[in-house]
Amino acid sequence: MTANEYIKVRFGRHMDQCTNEEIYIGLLEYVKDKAKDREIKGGKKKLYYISAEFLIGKLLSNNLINLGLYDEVKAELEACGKSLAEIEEIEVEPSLGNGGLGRLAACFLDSIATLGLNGDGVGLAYHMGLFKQVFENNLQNEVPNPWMSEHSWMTKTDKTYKVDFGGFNVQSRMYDIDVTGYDSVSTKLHLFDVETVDESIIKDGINFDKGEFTKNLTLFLYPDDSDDNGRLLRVYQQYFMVSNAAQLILDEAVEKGSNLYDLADYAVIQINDTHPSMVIPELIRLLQIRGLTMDEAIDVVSKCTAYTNHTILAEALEKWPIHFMMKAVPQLMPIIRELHNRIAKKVSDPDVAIIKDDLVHMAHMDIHYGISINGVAALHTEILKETELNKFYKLYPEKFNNKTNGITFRRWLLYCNPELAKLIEELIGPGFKKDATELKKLEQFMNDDAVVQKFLDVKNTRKTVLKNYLAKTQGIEIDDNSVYDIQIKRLHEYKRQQMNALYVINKYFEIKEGKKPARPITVIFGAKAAPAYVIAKDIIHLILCLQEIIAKDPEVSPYLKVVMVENYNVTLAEKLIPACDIHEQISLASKEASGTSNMKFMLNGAVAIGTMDGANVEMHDFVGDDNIYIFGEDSDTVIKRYADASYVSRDYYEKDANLKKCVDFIVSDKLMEVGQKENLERLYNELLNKDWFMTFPDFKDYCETKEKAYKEFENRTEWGRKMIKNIANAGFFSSDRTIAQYNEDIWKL
Ligand code: F58
Repeated sequence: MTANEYIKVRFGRHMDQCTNEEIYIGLLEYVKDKAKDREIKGGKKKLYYISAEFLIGKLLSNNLINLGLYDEVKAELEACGKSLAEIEEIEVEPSLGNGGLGRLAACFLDSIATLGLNGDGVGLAYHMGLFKQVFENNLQNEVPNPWMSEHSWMTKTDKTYKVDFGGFNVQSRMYDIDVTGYDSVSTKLHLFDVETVDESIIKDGINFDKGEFTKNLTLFLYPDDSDDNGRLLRVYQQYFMVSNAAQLILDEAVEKGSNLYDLADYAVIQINDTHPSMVIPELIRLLQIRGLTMDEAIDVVSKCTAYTNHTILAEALEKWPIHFMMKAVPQLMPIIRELHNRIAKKVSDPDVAIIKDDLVHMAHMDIHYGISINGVAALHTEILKETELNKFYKLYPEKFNNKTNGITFRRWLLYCNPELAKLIEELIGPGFKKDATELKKLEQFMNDDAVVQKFLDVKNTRKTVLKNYLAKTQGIEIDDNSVYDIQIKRLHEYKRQQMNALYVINKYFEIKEGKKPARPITVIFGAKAAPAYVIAKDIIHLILCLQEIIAKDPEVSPYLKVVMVENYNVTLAEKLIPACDIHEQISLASKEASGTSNMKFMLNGAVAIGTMDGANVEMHDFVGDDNIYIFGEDSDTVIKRYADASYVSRDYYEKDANLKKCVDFIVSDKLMEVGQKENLERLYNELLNKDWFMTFPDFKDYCETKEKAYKEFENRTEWGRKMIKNIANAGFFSSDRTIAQYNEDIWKL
């Protein structure tokens, strides 16, 4: 049955007689039906990818592509005067993640299904995704971001579980989202919810009563954790997630014939960061209830879980106070103490203890009682082994392994950049869609100027698409003849958006002094700051103030434009990435575990300016010095500098007159005209007296390297070659490769 026929049966009318809403609902149900037909049939061992975040983005087009229906449906729509793009606008993006970690989980699900692996995702059905960002008076405001509706990708199942908390219990319900593999099977994303959640307790932006757990349990993705009640709610959420997961895992194993002693033959659990770590003691607890002794249960569970680390930032390695655990999940504490005691008997070093200073160290539990621990890029894994987790590495060298991140090429090339996908297919055939390493064949065209011109043409097309999209959706005008220089990621000091902002100030002064760039520059930012992260919000304020004063300055605005897009999300990323010329990957070396936007940009023919950090290092290995702009201090230097506490930002400020001038501008009268004194002064003082992520030592090199990139951009043909080199070498960064490695080394499905 075609989509048109389906819609006719559903609404009793031909597509061209239906409203866009009806067509959307019809297509959604059509896709769900088709996905069901391809459900994977069993397999003994199953992967459970447990994650607090799945940043799946809109699903309609993605599913149509994966089901092989995209062209057909697009044509059917066009035949009755509709476009898929307008139908897609009706879909609300489910923003069930903060950033890279959540988006990675979504890419992984796509690859698991595409490779036909028996694996499901397990997470929470947050009623509100990550807050919607609204700018007012050059400041970020947060408002609720609901996404659930009557017609949704989630299907209500009849699976319910009882989850006990200290003093009360709740009944959960499982909802399923189909995960369609590309030309392959469908698997599931299971999201758990409780029926007692009450959206009416949201007051004034994204505030709500954090104490009413039955009403707020799945209300928000990561509620503000700046106060104790917020942090406690996170413990409740995490336990709710893993208790459901554990019950599901045991049920499914038993259904397939497990006697529970052999659970590891039926289930392997990937713990995505430490948020799902309580699955270990919860499984042990449930196995005891089902008749195993503590010894036996620990032994069984120790063969089932693997942990992925996504950061070396200490604040993200979760440690929960014992009194929180006693309040929320008292039934787990005796088990956690037992797990702790067993390790303490063998290893006396308190640095590897599970309980220390009345805190439960979640990552420590994962490492002692799991089969694998992996970092997400080669450099990151080395840093974990050599420094952050060195003591664990010495205990269990065989458990440590690297799995460099990847992205799904279905969403991040075939869907978001059909013009580029078409050109690639004309040149090397369709094989790259299933085997991304085939992109390497593009290198043979690097010296063919006519082909190079085609890549430049596609880029120009996409730049115009972005220009029109921003005009329509955000009321922002940009010049598609300018160079698009883009930094999109969570707002965090270690990612150093503030350094990019200082560069903008530097350029502003240069233009004022008569040094005009060869071509206008458009610097685009997209980022949300965690609601309680004060300095991150100050950095957004600075960028928005710069946007305003530059736009209002007739001397500068013809040559420089700053754009901070509002409410950066997956949908916007899909428009920004294909259009980008230069992408910013400028984290302080050693701090970005991997990065994944770097891979998406590379695949879409943008050239990076970046530090030797995360996966940039591997990208550099692939493309060589001439096709990526590397600058700044390396991770060894940075790590040493932290170790000897020798960094004094003010010294750099005093010695470098240009840097001083740019930093001082933050608190100049000019900025105060449009900005808030309190925010700008706080940021200025932070940089001058702390600059914890060391922007000042890298600033000069950063400015010089950007000048070099802009200059080389003017040699269009040479630039086109760089683009091709990047695309041709992006194959390694397919999440199909990453998932194949997880399966081969860890899951063994
Ligand atoms: C990111 N982590 C890493 N965390 O920063 C990035 O380098 C890596 O590429 C990516 O994971 C995938 O491995 C990340 O996104 C979060 O969003 C945290 C979630 C919990 C609250 C604090 C942020």
